[in-house]
Amino acid sequence: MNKLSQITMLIDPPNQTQTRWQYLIPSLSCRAFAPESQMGPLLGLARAIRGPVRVTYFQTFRSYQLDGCNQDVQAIARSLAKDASNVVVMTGAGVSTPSGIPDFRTPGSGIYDNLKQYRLPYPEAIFDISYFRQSPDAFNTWAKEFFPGLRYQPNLAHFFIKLLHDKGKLVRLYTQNIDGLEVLTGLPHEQVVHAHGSFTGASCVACGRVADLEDYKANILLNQNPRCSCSEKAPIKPDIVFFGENLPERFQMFQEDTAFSDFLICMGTSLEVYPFAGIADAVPRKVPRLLINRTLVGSFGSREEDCILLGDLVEQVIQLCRALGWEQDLFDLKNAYDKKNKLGNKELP
Ligand code: CNA
Repeated sequence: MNKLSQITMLIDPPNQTQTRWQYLIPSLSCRAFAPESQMGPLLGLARAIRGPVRVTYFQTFRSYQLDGCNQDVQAIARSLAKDASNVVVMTGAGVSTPSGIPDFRTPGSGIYDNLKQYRLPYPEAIFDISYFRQSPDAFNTWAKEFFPGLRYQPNLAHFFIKLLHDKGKLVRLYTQNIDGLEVLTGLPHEQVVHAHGSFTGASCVACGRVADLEDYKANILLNQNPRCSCSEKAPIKPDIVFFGENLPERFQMFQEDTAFSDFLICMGTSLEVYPFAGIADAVPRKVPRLLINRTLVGSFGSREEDCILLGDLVEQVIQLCRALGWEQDLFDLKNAYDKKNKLGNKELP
């Protein structure tokens, strides 16, 4: 059993004025919230319970204001068109909600609000390695529904990223998503970093033996929990990064990519999972950062050059593309994909 407890800092979404720390102790299926002032004693407690503690994701947070941020889509488009040729994009589950895949935190449809279906002790347990070792059912149920390439199609937000690539502006897409929808748009693999891994392989969580991907997939689709034939009969897990696991080496490219970037776009993420969320803060302060999301997240609003388009992602992307003069290109990309895959065409609104 993994002796390390993992401590993850998350923000309490309803009250972003106060920094609160969430302690995940996966092997005990336990989590605790505490204000910053109580962090020391809680760390001590976690250590006492589980021995050594590894603090994996760690950052202080303040809430920032929209006032003073550039929210003018025309001005944002001008800056993107004129000054940006090395754009770093970072995405989260919100980019795929318009495709029908639930995120964690959207009220009503998010996994947070549907714990009963997955019978989870806490929402992150679905992607938690310790929990998965003991109880793979919840993740496997999710995987059956959302296995890449089966039921769900990329939406206009994904095609916007492909368009940035086609226009020669995209340096790299860093995504937390494991649904593979961004790759279905035709974005070259080298342009994408799947920071939390992907379904391109699978292996045993105990002995590490690589499993046959087709067998793995067939078992998942038949509601069977794939297990290894090793002595532990441990569950087989796809090559996605669970809480408590290291990110792929390619993730480190963000340091160089952000250092030489001249624009950052962050879409559909609550920026609560580290180290991924740190990409937003890694770009130099003079680099404009554009957040397209339903809510204000992370440190957006704290820098002079920050730009914010709040609201529905697809609507905001269409507006931005219209302001850029790219709207027809965006729909052409989507329609060409739909035609190839025999789906209904999308009309310009
Ligand atoms: P999250 O914490 O659920 O945040 C999603 C964010 O997107 C929230 O701020 C929402 O307000 C916003 N959002 C959702 N839908 C829209 C929309 N239509 N328009 C505008 N904003 C919207 O998800 P994160 O990605 O930040 O959390 C990180 C976890 C979730 C990662 O480790 C993922 O692997 C994991 N996850 C991935 C998927 C997927 O691959 N599609 C699905 C569910 C969870």
